Amino acid sequence: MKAAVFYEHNAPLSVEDIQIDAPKRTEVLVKIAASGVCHSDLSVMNGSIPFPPPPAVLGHEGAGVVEEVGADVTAVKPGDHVILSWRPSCSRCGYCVTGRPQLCQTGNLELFQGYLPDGTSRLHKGDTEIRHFTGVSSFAEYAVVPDSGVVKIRSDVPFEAAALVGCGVMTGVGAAINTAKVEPGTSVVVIGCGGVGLNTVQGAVLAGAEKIIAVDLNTAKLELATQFGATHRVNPQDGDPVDQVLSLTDGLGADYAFEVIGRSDTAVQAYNSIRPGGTAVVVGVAKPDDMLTIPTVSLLQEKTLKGSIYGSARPSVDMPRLLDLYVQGKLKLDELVSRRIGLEDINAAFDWMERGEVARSVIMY
Ligand code: PAD
Ligand code: ZN
Repeated sequence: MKAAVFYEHNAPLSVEDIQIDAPKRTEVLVKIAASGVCHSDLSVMNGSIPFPPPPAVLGHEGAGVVEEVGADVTAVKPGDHVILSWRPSCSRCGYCVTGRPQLCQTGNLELFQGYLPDGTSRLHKGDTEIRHFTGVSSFAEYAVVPDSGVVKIRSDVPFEAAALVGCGVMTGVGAAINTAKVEPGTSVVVIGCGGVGLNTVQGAVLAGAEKIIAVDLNTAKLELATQFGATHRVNPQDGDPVDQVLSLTDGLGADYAFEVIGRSDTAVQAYNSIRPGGTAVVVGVAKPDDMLTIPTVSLLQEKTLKGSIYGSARPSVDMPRLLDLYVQGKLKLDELVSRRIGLEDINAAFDWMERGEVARSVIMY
């Protein structure tokens, strides 16, 4: 099959033929139909997100059709349309049974090592083993994934829309609705309005926020954020972004702020943008050595600073719901797709992302 292989940091991916093995008993072979290109893929390529030595096939925002299932798989069958989840979970541990599968630790070590939960890979080129990424690896025509990493979906939605739900939409909308539980009539700040942040904006709209302040250095992204429901725009190039937010929120700050870039300075901006009793949520993935500093005493204002992984997703519940909202016209997915490309154009997609030209590029297989 064709795949875009990550061989070296800070170098283009190589589109070439590799081999994929059959699924084991609890695994599923999926024919990928669409894959979004997320900033987290770029962060692995440039070393900002640590990953074991390549080669590996990246891509974690995919959707497709089940081709083959292992002997013990009951959740899906060949022909089912699925979204791939990059947080497979065990459904038995304390986190899973209390509704927080995004924190399930089962198979985590293996996934971080670039393997499937059983600690092995199904990808290789001749004798050379190739690592998986988050148990998804959607920058390839096919993927073998754990059965807890597929979510069966309705078959009447376009694959590119479904693929985006697999990371950016779930992460962004979920941060607002699941993690922060934004309440109707409140004020929300979203710092960073790219493929994920735009979804936090529309998550805040769905939750009924009254004031949604979009913060981005890129005026085109601020324009998009307005289309997604932001009521105010702040460009840090026009002055200190926190001062601008405070002047839009009675001098006190917003009820909620989201950092959706992956930097400590903007995470501190998010924290400083909330009012006493407010909640700041870090969604962006910062480098491991990027530390943030806040005045300890400010926490006595009952401010909350927390993180959000995968929008605190319960994939099998939340992803079909998001697609239902899309079909009802309440969730914008088509508008997120800036460019549809072939796998061979994948390196251009990272250039466009770095230049801020796209919300999302989507590879169509
Ligand atoms: P993106 O590149 O599409 O968007 C980033 C946006 O931030 C762009 O619009 C930039 O213009 C803007 N920006 C950059 N620097 C600044 C700044 N200093 N001030 C204001 N705006 C700025 O990325 P994305 O939306 O695909 O991903 C965003 C982050 O979310 C990234 O760190 C990614 O790794 C992370 C992520 N987290 C999870 C999770 O589970 N927490 C999941 C998926 C992605
Ligand atoms: Zn992602």
